[in-house]
Amino acid sequence: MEIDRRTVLAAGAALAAAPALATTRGARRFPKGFLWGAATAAHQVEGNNVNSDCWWLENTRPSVFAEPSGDACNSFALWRTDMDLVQRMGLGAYRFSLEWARIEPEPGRFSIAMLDHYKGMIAGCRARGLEPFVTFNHFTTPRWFAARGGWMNAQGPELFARFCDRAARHLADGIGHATTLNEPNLAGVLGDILPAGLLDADKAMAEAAAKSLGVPLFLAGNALWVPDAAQVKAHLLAAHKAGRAAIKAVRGDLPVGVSLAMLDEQGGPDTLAPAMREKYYGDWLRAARGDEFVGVQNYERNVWSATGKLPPPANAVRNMMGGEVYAPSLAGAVRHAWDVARVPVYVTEHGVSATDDSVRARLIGDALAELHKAIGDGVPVKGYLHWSLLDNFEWVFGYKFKFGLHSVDPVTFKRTPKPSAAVLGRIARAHAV
Ligand code: IFM
Repeated sequence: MEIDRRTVLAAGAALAAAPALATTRGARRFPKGFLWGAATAAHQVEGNNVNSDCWWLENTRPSVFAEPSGDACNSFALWRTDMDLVQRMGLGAYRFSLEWARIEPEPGRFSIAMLDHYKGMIAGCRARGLEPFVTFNHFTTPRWFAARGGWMNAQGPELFARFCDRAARHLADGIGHATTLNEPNLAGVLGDILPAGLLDADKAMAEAAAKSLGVPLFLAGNALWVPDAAQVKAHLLAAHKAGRAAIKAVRGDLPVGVSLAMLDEQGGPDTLAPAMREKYYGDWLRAARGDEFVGVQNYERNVWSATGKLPPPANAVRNMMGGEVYAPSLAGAVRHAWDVARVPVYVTEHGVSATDDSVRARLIGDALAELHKAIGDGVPVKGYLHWSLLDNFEWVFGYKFKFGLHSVDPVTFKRTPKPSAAVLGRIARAHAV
């Protein structure tokens, strides 16, 4: 067949109009440099975090914790094994957190040994070709910080900045990306999503802890109940700003952001969706405008009518917590983050609590296909870090909910890959979905 000039020109025009990321074979390739990773957080995997607020509450009576964290996944000792798993999957990044309660177990007393521990982890990432994506604070604070009122304390931001400064001076050199706080936008709004009664029980636990320590208020970093939501939010916003400034003062070229819990709030202008977006994310996404990136952490969607939240469709696949598994929610949340913050986005968490791993395996591919479309539409998404590398301690719910790409034996701590780990690994290696 003869190909004339017009045909060649028409083919060229069609190619130019095609989504920038498509390839001739139809594979949806991700942009060059897109980062693939898996995530954990110190308290949820390390074990024996005895100086933390959470440890105290887990062992207080009454306690809302289904069980204490105990040894967790013993990752404080087994972090090399964890990083080997990430490397073996073919990923390029590991997100983990520094444990403030270990580094500053008493106010103003910093442990060089503990700072060295995290320095070893950062070097361990680098040695395996993994980018260390480091969260400076993933919910838990030192017990002494909570006993001073936690994020209700007006000095909280300054105390956090002091910790960030000290940690950054020891560690910033090797870090790839840093986030200050994890999901601070949840503080004070958890009553909207958690089972009724849990907040009251959380308050009773906080009161018991305050009594046992002889202080007026014991407020943990991930408290469900807070005495004054507006005050806690103001202090957390200030803590992000001050923590970021402290880190940047040490290493100006280090990209620093904040990770936000974001549901895909669906509904038109006549529904409650716009108001809910503003309530849950507005101030935080605007705060992120001054950052190098924003971290989006998505697990579900909310569908709003003019009067309230609609129930999931009858045939919806459910996660272990009863919520709907809905793959496009990740891209929806990411698009909203970009619309408001206008800074590059990293998915710093995404996943599902499921004992049936095929749910996770399917979700990963389906959600990434939608994320790829968002990138094609011009949303600058720079990476995807799955929550979680391991089945781990899911806060007040204990070890029941399984988010891991690997299961962990509670006695031997042996990690076993699930099929979903291979699914994510295949996508990461192909750099395409
Ligand atoms: O386990 C948590 C994590 O600590 C913060 N983001 C949500 C995860 C799953 O609930």
